[in-house]
Order: sequence, then C-alpha cells, then structure tokens
Amino acid sequence: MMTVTQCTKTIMRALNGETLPTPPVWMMRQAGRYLPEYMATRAQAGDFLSLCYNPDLATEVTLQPIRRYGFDAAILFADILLVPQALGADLWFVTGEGPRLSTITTEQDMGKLGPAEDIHETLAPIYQTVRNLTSALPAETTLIGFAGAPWTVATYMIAGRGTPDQAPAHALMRENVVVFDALMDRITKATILYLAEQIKAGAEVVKIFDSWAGSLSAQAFDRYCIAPHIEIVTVLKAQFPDVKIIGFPRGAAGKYIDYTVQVDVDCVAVDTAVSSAWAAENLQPKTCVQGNLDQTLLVSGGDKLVSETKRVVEAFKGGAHIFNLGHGITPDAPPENVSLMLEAIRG
Ligand code: 1CP
Repeated sequence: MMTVTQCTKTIMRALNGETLPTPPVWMMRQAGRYLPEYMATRAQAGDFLSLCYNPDLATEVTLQPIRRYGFDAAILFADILLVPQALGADLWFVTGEGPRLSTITTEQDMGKLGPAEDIHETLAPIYQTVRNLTSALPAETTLIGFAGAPWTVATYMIAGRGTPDQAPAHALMRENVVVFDALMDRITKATILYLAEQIKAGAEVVKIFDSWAGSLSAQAFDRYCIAPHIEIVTVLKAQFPDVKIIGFPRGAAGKYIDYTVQVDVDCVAVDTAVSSAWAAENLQPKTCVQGNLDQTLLVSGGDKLVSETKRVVEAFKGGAHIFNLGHGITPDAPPENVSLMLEAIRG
C-alpha cells in the first residue's frame, strides 16, 4: 500500500497549488521597527547594516515574529541593497531618512563595480544566517530567501537613494541605454548567484521584490521587469527544480496578467492597487496568489481591520492563496493589531 506523506508546511502546500481551508500567512517586513524586540536587537548590533551582517543577531530578528505570532513563513533578515554593496558600491543608511549609495551613471562608474561572481565574500554572513535558520525554525515554518529585482535595485544604484518616481533611472534608460543595460545585466547575474547560494544554504522559497515595477511604461515593463524575471526564474529552476519562487512586480496593475502568464513563478504577490476580487479572477486560476491586505489597516486597527482581513480571505478562498499585506508593515503599526489580523484569518 502506498503511504502519502503530506507536507506539514502550509506555505509549501499553497505554493504547490493546493486550496487550503485557512490560508497560510506571513507579512512583508514582519521583522522590523514596529517590534520592540527588533529595536532592542538592532541597538545591540549598533546599526542596521551591522545587524544584517551579523548571522547570530540576524537569525534572532528573523525568529522574533515567528515566536510572537507563529507565522507560517520566516523571511531571511537582510536587505535588497546588500547586492549593490557586494558589487562594490558604497552603501550607508542615514537614520530617519533611508539608504544612500554611490551612484552609477557612466561607463566609468560601471568600471568601479566588480564582477557578479565576486559577491559571495561580502554576502557570506547572509548565507550563514540562512544555514542557522534551517535548524532554528519550527518544522512547520517555511524559510523564504529573497533579492531585489534588477530594475528596483538599479533605481537605487543610479539615484544613490530611494526616489518617489525613479526619475534618475528612467533618465539613464533614455540617455545612456548602453550603461543602463550593462548595469541591469550585472545585477541580474549577481541576483541569480545570490539566490542560488541562499537556496544551497537552505532557503525553500525565494521572493523577487520588484518594488518599483509600477513606474515602468508598458514597453519598459516587458524589457526590464518581465525579461529579467524570466531569466532569473529559468536559471534557478533549471539548477534547483524543487525551489518555489514568488514574484512581486509591485504596482504592475493590468500588467500583472502578462507577468503571471510569462514568468514561471509559483506565486504572484499583489499590492493593494488591484482588488482582491480582480486578482482572484484574473491571476489565481493561473497561479497561487499572495496578498493583499492594505498595510495601513494595521496602523488603524479595529473593526475595519477585521472586516477587511475577512474580505481578503473570502475573495481568495477558491484557489491557492498565501495571506499577506499589499506592502510592508510600517513602524507605526501597534503589534497587537497583527494579533487581531491573525485571529480574523485563523479564527
Ligand atoms: O531602521 C531600520 O532598522 C531599517 C529598516 C529596514 C528593515 C527592517 C530596512 C531599510 N530594510 C529592512 C529589512 C528588509 N528589507 C527585509 C527583511 C525583513 C522582513 O521583511 O521582515 C526585506 C525583505 C527588505 C526588502 C527591501 N529593502 C525592499 C523591497 C521590499 C519593499 O519594502 O518594497 C526595499 C525597497 C528595500 C530598501 C530599503 N531598505 C530599508 C529601507 C528603509 C528601504 C526603502 C528605502 C526607500 O526607498 O526609501
């Protein structure tokens, strides 16, 4: 008689296309500034980057939201901007403002970056954090690794900081497409190598964050979002047939359909600019959908948080679904509102 061993990891089941009675749940930025225990560990590390590169403390902050809430997945604690740093860009964080990087806008600047193959020395502590987590996590918790998508990472490398409209990156795309394409190509190669090492270290799922995909025109979206995502997914799946991949082309709007059809991801993460009903109708028949509670509800809380959480669960109940927010939880969200959201999902 054959015995069927069912995977206890609900996130993996959803990523395999299973419709579950209660959706598994995790939150973008679940380890972060809204948690007092995170602030304490960050203070112990000294600053944000020292925290990212300290495997013991990065493991600790990754585990904090799992201990407090029992999320179904843990996401590696790191940042998308470590890849530019590993390529040779200067990176620092200005407290209260955000990241700053040396800028890449000319062929000469490109010459200062190292080859993609050289990123591992800088990123070795991140791989150690992944290895730590494989033994530290509860058996039912899935470990998610991640990287920024080439376009999103390029927007920071070109501007040297976060920008509301990614104007410097759009300008370089128009004014010097040779340098722009060379940068995109370098980041794409580095991203593949970085994610491959995370998978070898024990990440079961990897997520590609294209946080600024929404500012690409339709044509640019095909070339600079869809095409590099296809390259990353194709190479990783050839090398690691069992790995699951979540794509997050944030702000893609109607282009979410093209993305889902063309990129062989196991799950597409949706933001709040598309309705849950639209995503359920147009994306969920093709793949698992992750999302998409409005993260600002975790700041305001109350009955509206509960009713909206239930509405999202209801909208996606006909197919594979991982409950998440449309974007990251913000530092001003009271931690007890997360418990309220979880009660509304799990009953
Ligand atoms: O002050 C602090 O302690 C730093 C705040 C912080 C944190 C907690 C930053 C700076 N990064 C992170 C961790 C982080 N970043 C994680 C792992 C933790 C988790 O999710 O629980 C992940 C997955 C990211 C990814 C990330 N970093 C993205 C993509 C997702 C998104 O939010 O759209 C982006 C765009 C970044 C860049 C970045 N890092 C940090 C900030 C403040 C920013 C945004 C900068 C800007 O554009 O203004």
